[in-house]
Amino acid sequence: MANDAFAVSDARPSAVSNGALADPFSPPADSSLWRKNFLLGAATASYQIEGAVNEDGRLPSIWDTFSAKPGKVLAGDTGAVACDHYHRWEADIELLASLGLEGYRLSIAWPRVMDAAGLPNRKGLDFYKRLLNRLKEKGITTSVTLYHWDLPQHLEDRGGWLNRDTAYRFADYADLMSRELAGTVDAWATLNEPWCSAYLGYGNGHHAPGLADGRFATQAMHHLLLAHGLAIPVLRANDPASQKGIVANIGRGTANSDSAADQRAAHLFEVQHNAWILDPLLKGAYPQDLFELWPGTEPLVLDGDMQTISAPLDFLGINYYFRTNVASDGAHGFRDVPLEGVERTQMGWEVHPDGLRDLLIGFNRTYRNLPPIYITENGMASDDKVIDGHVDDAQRISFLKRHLAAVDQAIKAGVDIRGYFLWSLMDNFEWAFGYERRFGVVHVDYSTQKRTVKRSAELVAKFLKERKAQA
Ligand code: IFM
Repeated sequence: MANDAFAVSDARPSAVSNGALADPFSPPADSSLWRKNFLLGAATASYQIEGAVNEDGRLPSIWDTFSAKPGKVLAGDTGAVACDHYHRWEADIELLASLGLEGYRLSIAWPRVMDAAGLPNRKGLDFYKRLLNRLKEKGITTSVTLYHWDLPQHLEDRGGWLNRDTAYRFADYADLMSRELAGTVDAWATLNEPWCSAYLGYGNGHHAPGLADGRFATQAMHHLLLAHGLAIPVLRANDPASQKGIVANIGRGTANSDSAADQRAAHLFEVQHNAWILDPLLKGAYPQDLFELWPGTEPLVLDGDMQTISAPLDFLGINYYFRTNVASDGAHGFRDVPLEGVERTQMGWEVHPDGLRDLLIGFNRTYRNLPPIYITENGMASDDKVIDGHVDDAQRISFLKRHLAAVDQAIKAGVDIRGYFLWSLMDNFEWAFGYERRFGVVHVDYSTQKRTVKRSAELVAKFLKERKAQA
């Protein structure tokens, strides 16, 4: 399974460009982003910010286990402390509100709220109740993801996402959370980025639980999507007023040449990155091309599963970061061909806003039932430093401006996009890359836990203030 962008290496990306100048951030006057009902917020995820992994009855997750294994995470980092958000949540919400951000996308740590017998852990639940109530008091729209990769380890010990039963345990968890938190959540997302959970977690082993087998990836994906499909009616029954959806990370694949083989390679790249998830959700079937790319990996699907998976959604969350240039691998697949001389981020990912626009417009053509879209993550990592109390993250400012312009172009081309969440509110534990890669619009000094608002966040706040002041 070839997809190199997530391979962990100590080597710094060779073509990082910080040459982009600090443009003023606010969009042009004709941009749809000036519409007051276009939600602008920021996102985080439980394991990446909370820390407190052994507190108040939280159980171990697969990321505690994985990050403790030597060589799995850069510099041996773990989420044990992270941004210490579990203790600093009040100040973090104050910060979010002070920036004028209108929405906050967070995730719940499953191992914090349920014990191994499926019974509620009151202390963990109370944390999220306090957090969500405070957000509501501040008038902030709340978007809650149930699963952002921190599977309880006791479920992994019974096969994790390879075990069909995990999908039913997820529905129980969704039931508990939506009964407990109904009324404080504006939008529920079942899963964050099932592609990463299945492909990186079970297909190539770059993420927890670290298994590497193509058949595992497709079976894990099927159970993840089944979990999503089982949870949707539960969420609808318990919390009818909220929106229900799922979040997918999408990837743009472009062909290295005009040759038919390279064009096919680019098509297959997008099949495994996008159609693998979106086709079952929106068409009720897996794309057959997927099994030409990965022969012999068809998952076990039981009667009725595809109907469960393709239940109607209120929204689709889209996470977008970069494009991948590919060529034919000479057989039935593709290989990455990194382009020279292009702008890249600290991750080595190419900055390519047109990819977001083109994918959104393409999905709108392909899926007649495409639900309203929220861009639930977009942003970039840079090696930000605090100098004299300030962080001048010029490349991020330019990155965000260009991606928001791409969103505006997609809206003008007819795609129903309702909002955009910055990834991320603050620097945090970037999975296999640990704390080195900084995605936040707020800088975190991990030795003191001091937060410093970066220039990008100041400019977003300025735009939001201007927009609010408009008649
Ligand atoms: O940090 C991650 C996030 O958890 C999921 N989407 C991509 C981000 C950047 O890699």
